[in-house]
Amino acid sequence: MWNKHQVVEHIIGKQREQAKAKGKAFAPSNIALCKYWGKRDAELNLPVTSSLSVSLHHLGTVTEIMRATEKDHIVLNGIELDEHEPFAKRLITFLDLYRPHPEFKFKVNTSNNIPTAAGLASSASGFAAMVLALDDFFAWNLSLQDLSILARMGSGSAARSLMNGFVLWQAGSRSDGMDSFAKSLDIEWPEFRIGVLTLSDLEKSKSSRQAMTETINTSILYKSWPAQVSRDLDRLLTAIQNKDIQLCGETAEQNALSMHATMIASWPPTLYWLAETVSTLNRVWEMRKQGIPVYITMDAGPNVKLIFEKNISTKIQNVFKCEIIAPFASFSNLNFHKRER
Ligand code: 2P0
Repeated sequence: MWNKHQVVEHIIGKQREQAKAKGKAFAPSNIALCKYWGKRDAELNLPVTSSLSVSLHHLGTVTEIMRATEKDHIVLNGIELDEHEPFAKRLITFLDLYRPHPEFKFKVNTSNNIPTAAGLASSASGFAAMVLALDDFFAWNLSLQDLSILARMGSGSAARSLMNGFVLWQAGSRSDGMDSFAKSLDIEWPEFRIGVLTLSDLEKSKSSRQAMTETINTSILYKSWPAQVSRDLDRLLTAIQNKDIQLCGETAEQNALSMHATMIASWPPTLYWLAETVSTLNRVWEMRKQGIPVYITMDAGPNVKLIFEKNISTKIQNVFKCEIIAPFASFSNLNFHKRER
């Protein structure tokens, strides 16, 4: 079993000299259609199962990295954080893996255009942008596979935030995690839409990391989770290949609700839902009864994301106040492109 330092040593070796004055990168947030819920190794964030996501195009994190003197500086959305704040501590511990020597200090300027900690996976885009910015700063020029492995060690879901469109994170089986990384599915579905409803942007009551651990340790329902994922991944791959919104939406919705069922059945129980979450679910189910093909997914928070196709965008906007993301739109205004390495 490797620790994080051994993985970093294996991937970047001795290439730790500062090559540029500044490194900068954008990474998108992602929403899983088949969820990552549970780890087989907490040190390396190795998952119990594979997962499949779609990246949220321009919604995500921009991170700049420079060299600092004396101490690390972490600036989040324009505000310098105290180094003892949990978020700053988490980033500083991650940066420890990459210092050329212990006295080497970083200035990190990171900005999200999504609500932090509201179940919109900002840790995913945060650690992915951090790894991409480090790659730029130190001029490592790593493959997306290696960058995905490094991002995973910051936050599991970050492994999926290095690429656009549909992304599959293979769980892998090795104890060093070198086969646990994400890959683009390379399938375009231009009509595919995600509607992001922000019902609450309050900090969530329990981290997904803690909720996952409690679920694995105490929820008898979790025993059925790997079988659920295996079935759902097969269905989702077929649905995406065939651009079948009904199969895709029904599978993603059942997968998300099953994940929540496992955590509701844990002890202490985790219920991220608010009254607004439940009323949104009811409204979506009512729309489906009227023949409108809209589906939901949810992460570790109270917010709901809608899954549908472009042709019903107006109907969705008439009912919900939501931001509609077109994951396969072009990227003319962003410095983030599908990269071939
Ligand atoms: C996902 N979530 O697949 C699932 C669904 C939340 C619910 O990945 O402990 O912040 O850093 O590996 O990546 C959120 O968990 O957890 C997550 P860590 P992470 O998107």
